[in-house]
Parts: sequence; structure tokens; C-alpha cells
Amino acid sequence: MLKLLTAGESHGPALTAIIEGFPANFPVDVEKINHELKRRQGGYGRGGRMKIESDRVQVLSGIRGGKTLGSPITLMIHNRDWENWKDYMDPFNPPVDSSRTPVCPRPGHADMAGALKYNQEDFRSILERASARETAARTAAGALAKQLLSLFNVSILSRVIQVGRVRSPESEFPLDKIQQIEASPVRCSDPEISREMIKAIEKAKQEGDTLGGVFEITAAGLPPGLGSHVQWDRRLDARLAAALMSVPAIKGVEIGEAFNTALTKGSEYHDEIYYNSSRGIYRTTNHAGGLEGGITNGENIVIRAFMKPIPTLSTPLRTIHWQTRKATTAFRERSDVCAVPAASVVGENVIAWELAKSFLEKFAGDVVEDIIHSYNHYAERLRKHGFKLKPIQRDGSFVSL
Ligand code: EPS
Repeated sequence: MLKLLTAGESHGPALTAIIEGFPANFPVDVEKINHELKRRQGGYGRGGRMKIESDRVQVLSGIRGGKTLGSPITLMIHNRDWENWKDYMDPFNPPVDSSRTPVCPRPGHADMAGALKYNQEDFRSILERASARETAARTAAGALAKQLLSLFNVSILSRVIQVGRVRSPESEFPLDKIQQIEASPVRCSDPEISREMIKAIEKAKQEGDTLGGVFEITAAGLPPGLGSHVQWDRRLDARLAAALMSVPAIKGVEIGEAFNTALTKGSEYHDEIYYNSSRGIYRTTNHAGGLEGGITNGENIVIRAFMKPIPTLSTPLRTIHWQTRKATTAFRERSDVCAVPAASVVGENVIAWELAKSFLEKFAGDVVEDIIHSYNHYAERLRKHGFKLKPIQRDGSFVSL
């Protein structure tokens, strides 16, 4: 089973991801992991921290001569900002400058709930780990999962569909506009809407405020049969929703057309099934977002995440002083005005992680060759049922039928 643990404080020396259960003999392109980390650092509305960092992984274990060994893989990302915090974040010595200790909790952040739970007086002891900086470690692990899935021709893409009140008019993921999305500072396919989103972020910044939004992930090329209806914790829709909900600031998830069509009739909502000899089994709609019974059905997975505005406001909200209980305003520190574009990249990678996990449950094997064998055997069985799934070769190319 594929497992992931991350560790590290936002201003500690490094973030670490330990990956267990990744198959052996898989060729790893470390620059692809670094590329995902770079994408995560971008997006209009990010704060000063991203100018300090230049995230790259150092591989500490599990890869030799460019290939995985089947042993735990350790990926480390050094925090450049540690240099500026080491006297304050020392593991054994108390902070040198206690005036930097936040004592007025921010509404919406983990500060207060975490301090109550862990009996802390200094909110920094909570916020350092609650910080979205942790998503760099998960992005690195997800980037590895993405590489494994791409061997089976699975691609995972994202776009931003809403920032504040500015919404993209395109209801379907414009797969043909992926270059425009990657080039847009807000990861939106429409240049006019991108400009509107940037304007909204600028306005929020001037007002000392922050903005949330919505991003959408699509995963194409997945075989039917990942996930399972047989036990609640194996339902893939639930696991994908949990993966996105575990990204800081995500407060809601929608699979397919869940929210728009909650009021429609069954006859309008469900995706009817067709067959012809050239296409095999196919659908003409995908309201279910690629999942039926908690199992992939061969259509693209479509999943949206709703992100709240970041809780660190430069015009801070009302709160109380933690020791005196007197009314005051929340502490301020460097943060992002809007991190929806960055969160969409994180979303791709946490979804990749969860999909790779269910992929390896279906096509179990501790070495890549066995996984390919199992996949090809399954593809052959599906073809007998009329579903066209092409077998693949060792290099990921399709075998022509
Ligand atoms: C982030 C790093 C953080 C923040 C942001 C995301 O760095 P710092 O706290 O040093 O500015 O920029 O985190 C938050 C918004 C948050 O609430 O924790 C990152 O690497 O993505």
C-alpha cells in the first residue's frame, strides 16, 4: 500500500516527505518534481515568501541510478527562510525575540483551536505546521505519483474557475487551452477573465483583504475500476474529496455536476450508456464526474474545490488577546492575498497521489513490470466486455490493436 508522511515547520530547516510502497524499477525524472514545485510557487496574489524560496527536492533515499528501489523514498525541500528564523525556531533554545510571539489569534486560522488542543501559549507553535507551506511536501510526493500515472497515459490538469466574484464562463474544462491556462498568472483559460481576476486580487490587496475562489481538476485516461463500492473507506469519490479537503483553506468539494444538478431529475442527471463497435462503450455526458458507486467509470474525473479567503488579513479582524481576553485585532504577518492558482497545482498533485494509491490497489505489484502486466491483463478482460482499454508497453506507449 502506498503511504505518505510529511514533516516540517514552515520556517524550520526543511520539509520532508517519506513515501512508502512505491514500486521498484520506476525511472524518476527529478526535474519533473521540481517543475511541479515551481508551478506551486506561482500564481498572482502570492506574498513575499515565494520571492525568498526556490523550492527543489533533495532525494535522501529510495532512488538509485535514476530508478526507484522499492524502499522508502525520502524527499526533502530546504526552507531558505530558515536562515531568517533559526534563532526563533531553534529546537532547544527559547526564541531570542519574544516580541515576535503572536498572542492575538486570527479568526479562520488554526491558531486558537490548535492552541487550546495542544496547550500552547505561543500561536507560532501551531501555525508553523498549520501553514500551507506543508503542501510543498505533498506536491513533491504527488509529482512522483503523477509520473507513475503518466506511464499509463493518465494526465491530471487544473484550472481556476473563480476568484472572489469573478467567474470563468466556460462550464467545461477546455482541454485544448491548457497552454493558455499554464501561461495565465491566475491559471484561467480566458484572457479577459484572467485580467478581471487579477484586478480583483489587486483591489483586495489595496483594501488589506484576501480572496478565495474555486479550482477544477480533471484526470483523463484512467481505466474504469479504480476505487470500490464494497467498503465505505474504499469509495474513491470520498477519498478524492478528503484529499482536497486536507489542503489548507479548502472548505468544499464538488464531483461532477453535484451542486448544479442537485435539483434536477434522474432522467436529466444520469449519463446514459451507449456502444458502437469503433468506440466501444461510451457516454455522451459526464455529470457523474467519472465516478459511479465510488469507482472510476472510464470517463474523465472532474472535481472542484472551494477555497476560503486566506485568514491573515493586513486589515485584521476582531479577536481577543490570548492572556488578557481583552478585545483587540488579530496579529498580522506576511501572507498571500490569494492562493487559489497555487492551490490548484497542489490539488492536481494530491489528486495524483490518491489516484496512484488506488491504481496500485487495483494493479498491485512491488515492481513496475508486474504492474504493467496486471494492467494489460485487465485491459484484455475489459475489451471482452466492449470497453476499449489499450495495453501499454514498458515505455508507456500503447500497443496498437
Ligand atoms: C506558503 C508559505 C507561507 C505563506 C503561505 C503559503 O510562508 P510565510 O508564512 O513565510 O509567508 O506564504 O501560507 C499561508 C497562507 C498560511 O496561511 O499558512 C507556501 O509555501 O505555500
